Amino acid sequence: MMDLELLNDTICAIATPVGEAGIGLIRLSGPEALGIVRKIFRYKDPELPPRSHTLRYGWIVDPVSGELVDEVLLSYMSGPRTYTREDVVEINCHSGYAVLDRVLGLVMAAGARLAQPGEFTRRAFLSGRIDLSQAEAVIEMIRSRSEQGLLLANRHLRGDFKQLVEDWLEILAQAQSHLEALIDFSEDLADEAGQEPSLYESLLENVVERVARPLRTARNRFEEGRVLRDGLTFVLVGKPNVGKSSMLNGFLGKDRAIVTAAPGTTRDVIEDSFLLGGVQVRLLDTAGIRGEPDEIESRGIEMTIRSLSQADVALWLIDHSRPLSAEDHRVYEAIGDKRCVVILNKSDLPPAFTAQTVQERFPGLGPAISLSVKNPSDIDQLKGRLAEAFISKPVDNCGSQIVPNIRQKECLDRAMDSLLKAEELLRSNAYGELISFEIESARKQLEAILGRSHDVELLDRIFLQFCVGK
Ligand SMILES: Nc1nc2c(ncn2[C@@H]2O[C@H](COP(=O)(O)OP(=O)(O)OP(=O)(O)O)[C@@H](O)[C@H]2O)c(=O)[nH]1
Ligand SMILES: [Mg+2]
Repeated sequence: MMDLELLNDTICAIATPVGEAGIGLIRLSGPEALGIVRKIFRYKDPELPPRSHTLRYGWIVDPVSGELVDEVLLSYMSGPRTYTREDVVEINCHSGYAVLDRVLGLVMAAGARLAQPGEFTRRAFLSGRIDLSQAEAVIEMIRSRSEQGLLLANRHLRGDFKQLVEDWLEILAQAQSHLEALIDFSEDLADEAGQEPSLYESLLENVVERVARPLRTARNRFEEGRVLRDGLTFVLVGKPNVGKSSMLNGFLGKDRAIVTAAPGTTRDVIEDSFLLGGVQVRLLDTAGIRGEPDEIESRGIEMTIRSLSQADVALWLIDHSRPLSAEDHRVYEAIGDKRCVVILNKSDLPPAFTAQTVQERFPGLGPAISLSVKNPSDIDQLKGRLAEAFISKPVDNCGSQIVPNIRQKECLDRAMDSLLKAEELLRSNAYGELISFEIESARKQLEAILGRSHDVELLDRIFLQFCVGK
């Protein structure tokens, strides 16, 4: 791959999804952005000079044939008050594959290079307008599939994470400079380390209370963030005919799966999704697990087992109106130690056993919920309980919570390791050099979150997740 770090040529891309839509946007960034566009743009009022941060009306013209290609609005923004800090020009064309392709072709013929995925955002990062955690927030924002995920991404984009990490870095830098001073001083006196109990105490306070502790809190939000960002997967399991497909339909509020009175109706895995507490939930309906299935069914059961392994939570349905059987035990075994909610369905019919029996036969599971999936208000109640149990801490609008992504979490883990070592050393009055070394490694990890000591490979990995044009 080219070394994008060193390039300051002018790049271009189609910035909107290609297809039939109201408008399509072609974006250019770089020193020649305006110069290039002027070769193919005819202003309606040519006597007016181009002014930064304004829109102008005109036509894209093929400079070779003189043909009018599209009627457009042109926005010109001179750097550094732009997305990339370079000069940026955006051409608002009529959308449609042919038009956008044609205009992009003209822009390239006039001297712009087609951008790599994420290259606009990469330039924003390289020019220092945003740090790496903010660049990652742009991807998060684009990919966000739920309101909660969007809220998180917004917070990171605003720079909350950056601020937090910078605060920690500042405290650690101070701690380190105190230690360095002590090291110089004790060399003079040919002294042992740890002669400054009060200094070590205040270092402990700063390093542990003001950095290590909040750092751990942030790190532990990773799992929660994964749910908010990527959503959750629920799988409906149970023996045949217990009402799994009816429950899928109930959750979705539409007849998605076939429901019949005959056992063995569902044979494939049926998948759909709905929103729960602002989070996207993928719901899988599966073939019922039974003792002696025919061939098609046993394939379905294999798929059920596979779906179970993919899911975050199993919703286990038991028919409350029929006695428990060996098939229910097979389901229990298949669930294993997967997180599970037990649901006793068909509560409108007389029960064939007590909830107590379920607890005794199937130990290790939480209390069973009794309901009828045919009753919409039961479904609503169940949704509420699931949201409470699995999406317990919705991100609030005003808090300054941040939730790391996996890369950031790994940096936090490594910083945490070093800080724990530093803490131990401080408590055992070790040499200042040793402590300083650990603090230094923690700082390196925190700097990596912001992308201060970035390597090109890491940047490639991050920015190639973007679409072209962002
Ligand atoms: N009375 C009553 N019948 C229900 C209830 N829920 C489901 N049923 C009925 O039970 C039968 C089976 O329902 P399904 O939703 O197809 O069950 P399933 O678990 O998907 O069955 P398979 O796909 O065969 O494994 C149908 O006749 C439903 O109408 C309920 O709460 N009360
Ligand atoms: Mg079914």
